[in-house]
Amino acid sequence: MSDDERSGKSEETNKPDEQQMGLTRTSPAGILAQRVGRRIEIVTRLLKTDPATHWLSIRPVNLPAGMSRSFGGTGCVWCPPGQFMMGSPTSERGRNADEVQHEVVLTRGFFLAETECTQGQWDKVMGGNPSSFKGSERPVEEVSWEEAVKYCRNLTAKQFAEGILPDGWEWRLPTEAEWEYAARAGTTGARYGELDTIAWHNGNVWSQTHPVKQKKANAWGLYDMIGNVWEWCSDRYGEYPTGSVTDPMGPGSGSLRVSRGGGWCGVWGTRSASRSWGAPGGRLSSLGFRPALSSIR
Ligand SMILES: [Ca+2]
Repeated sequence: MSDDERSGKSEETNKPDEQQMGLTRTSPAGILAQRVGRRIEIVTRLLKTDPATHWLSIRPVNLPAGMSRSFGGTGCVWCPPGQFMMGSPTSERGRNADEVQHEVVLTRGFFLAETECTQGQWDKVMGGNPSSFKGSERPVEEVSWEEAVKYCRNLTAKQFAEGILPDGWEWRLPTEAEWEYAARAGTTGARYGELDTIAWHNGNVWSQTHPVKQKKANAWGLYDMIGNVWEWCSDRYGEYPTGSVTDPMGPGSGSLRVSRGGGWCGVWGTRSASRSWGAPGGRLSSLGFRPALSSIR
């Protein structure tokens, strides 16, 4: 008889390690070990995937303004639900008649890209580069409203397939009200800062676009909302309402689409309230866009 046989250990040496340690599947210690192992497995899986995806799945409704997140290389800031005065007071210098002030209530928060869509971002989703002024960090321009909408749809499909976006979230153009609400970031003046410190316009740039994120951001961390390129919004162009409105999406009919913020080609549009418009198939070297990300309405 061997020493092991004499000591009664021969059967124990053939059992799995956890049984040797007294951790049978039904023992309290064994159950605890399984639970701990399961939690380690879950945490490991979460750490291997994009945390922004899991964060989106909790539906962020009460987050602070300006909280930043990146989704597949598109940096964004959170714009929470809120209320603001859209349009400009009659005393604002350079004001146009279509900027009638009215209260807007936005009941749903959304992410807005911190920069205009760059040529590099466009190329990864659409392939190619239609811009007049080349540079991967410059805003894409010479894109129509229709092409900007297609970019948003393609980006949604791409990031959903990659597991970056959960079901129920989509990239889209911001509404005109969302754009102005985000541009103001709580400010009520003509601009969210001194013009030359926040914007590329024809007084400080030689007839061309400039790489994004070079000028000072607004209070929520959004760059070049004013200046560089005008930005397509989802709305049709039309007269504003005169009373308070909730979650406005623009007129239900009309052939022109809105763009906002002014660009390198002029100073006149470089205000938070200024509006421009164009045919949805039109393209300009001073016109681009920035996408918004939200849960599907
Ligand atoms: Ca801009």
